[in-house]
Amino acid sequence: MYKVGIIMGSTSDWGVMSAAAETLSSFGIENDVKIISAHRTPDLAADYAKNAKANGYGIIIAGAGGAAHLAGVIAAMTPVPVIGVPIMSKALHGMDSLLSIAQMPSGIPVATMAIDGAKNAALYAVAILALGDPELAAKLDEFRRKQTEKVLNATI
Ligand code: RP5
Repeated sequence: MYKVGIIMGSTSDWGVMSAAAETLSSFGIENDVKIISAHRTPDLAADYAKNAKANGYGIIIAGAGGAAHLAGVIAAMTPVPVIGVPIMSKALHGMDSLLSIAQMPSGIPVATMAIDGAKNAALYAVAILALGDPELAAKLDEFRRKQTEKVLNATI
């Protein structure tokens, strides 16, 4: 099975992005985490993206906040699908992050999640990988079934 790469612009993003790692691990999907910034470590970003396919990544989840160019820059340099997670920012409450990630030019797509949507990024990655993996597909079905059951049984 492909592994999933989780990258983020700063250690300060980990509080949000850890949910992606936890969720992927709960489905038994190999993942690793790296701090890579499009602005502060541009050479590292290019190196990571250009070698992503050869290094066995099937999907990359990229979280960044503010002028959040990480997901787009990575997507520009690899054919591996990129899922972007806009991180809540202080000044503009994540709207800057969201728009920076979502408004990609035609030709280089990034699948953009909700602000702080790291768990959904992982679930989206699971859904993609499950297309070619019946065992993983069964796990995702079971996750959804339990989630529905929890809502139906909720009391207030
Ligand atoms: C972005 O700037 C990071 O992804 C982070 O969300 C934001 C703030 O980074 P720090 O100043 O906390 O390192 O590049």
